[in-house]
Amino acid sequence: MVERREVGYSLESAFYASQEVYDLDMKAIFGEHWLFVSTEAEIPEPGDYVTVEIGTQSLIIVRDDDEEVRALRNVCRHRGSRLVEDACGSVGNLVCPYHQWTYRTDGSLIFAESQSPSFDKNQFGLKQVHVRTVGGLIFVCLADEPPADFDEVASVIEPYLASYRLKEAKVAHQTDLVEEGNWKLVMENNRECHHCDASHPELITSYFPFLRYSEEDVTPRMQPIYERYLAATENLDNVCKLNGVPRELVHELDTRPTGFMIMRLPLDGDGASFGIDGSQVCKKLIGDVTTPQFGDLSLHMQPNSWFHFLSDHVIVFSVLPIAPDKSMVRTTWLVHPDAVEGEDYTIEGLTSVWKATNDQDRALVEKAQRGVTDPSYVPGPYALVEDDVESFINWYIRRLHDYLTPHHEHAE
Ligand code: 3BY
Ligand code: FES
Ligand code: FE
Repeated sequence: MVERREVGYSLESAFYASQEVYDLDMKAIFGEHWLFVSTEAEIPEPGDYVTVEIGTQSLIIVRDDDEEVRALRNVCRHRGSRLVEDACGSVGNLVCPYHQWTYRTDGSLIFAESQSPSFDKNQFGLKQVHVRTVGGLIFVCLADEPPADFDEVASVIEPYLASYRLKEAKVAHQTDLVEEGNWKLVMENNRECHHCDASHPELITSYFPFLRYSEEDVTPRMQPIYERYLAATENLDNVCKLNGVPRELVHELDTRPTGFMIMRLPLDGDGASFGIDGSQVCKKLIGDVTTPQFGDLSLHMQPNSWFHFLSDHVIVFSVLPIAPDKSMVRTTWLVHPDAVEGEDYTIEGLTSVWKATNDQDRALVEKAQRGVTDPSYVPGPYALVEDDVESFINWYIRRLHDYLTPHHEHAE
């Protein structure tokens, strides 16, 4: 299936439905690559943690007593019990509920009752996985040897993210949306705006639906919107120059193991944020941002995330597979640490457009899942404006190809 995949066409059905491909995805993609899982703002204090489920693997992302972010396996080293069940919380130490083995937040074992005198606690710390933070975003990699290009990617992205000071931000809201669709359909849907005009009435009052469009792709109906887009682009150029922030598009979605794209987009209407007609949704601007008209810094990362950085808030999205036909989209809204709910923002005002957008996307993904599992489905051709979908699939197919080639050594 990997070898016969036709460039420019959607994948054949089994990629979206079979347990075998899902299991392979969990190994070759989710087991090998850097995954976006959380933000530093979710665990501001020592002992704060969130749990993340990646297929059957559970991690505790915790800030240890030295304020370092750790990613610990949520598996007791005594007889394997899950340590922590809650989605988030705060602990002094991690105490196993089964026989009370006790670990520090750095994973080291400090208490185990009734072991033989020769028992060496140092040999039984919690297993750790690779973890990296970039501008307040937390990434983990389950592989023994993570892709080596992450540092390079981080150094490109970091200057774009600096203004937002996400590390100090406040989490205003988070939603977990379960979608009845394969994780790749969720990602494919995110990688194009071909569906935006017809499906996202609230979003397109601020978001120009021209992702990967060139002039020829603009329909007569969209011409006036395109004119506004061109004017807004020029304004944003000036704002970026004045504020000395990076403006260039970096498009490396399928040219490296840690594929990504970062770009700054102008917004329609007021040009400030994702409120209706581009209006601000939080009175207090985030980080060091000096003007509401700061555009939308948009970051797409393979395999499982996308991000929008606005002048007044940041929204981050991570996709975690649950089953071949089921995925979770976790969305987190962040604001300035001093922004006060009820005064500077309301949850409804901050989140309503993207809650609607996520739900519209969920419905599209679920329709696609039902269609691609119909026996009559055959792969169809991507539109020109869907070339980031092609990039995602191209990246995915190459990863599977590399993983499956005989000389590739990997742990079972
Ligand atoms: O969130 C995004 O970045 C994608 C891209 C365009 C449509 N969708 C909203
Ligand atoms: Fe954790 Fe026994 S399984 S203490
Ligand atoms: Fe969408």
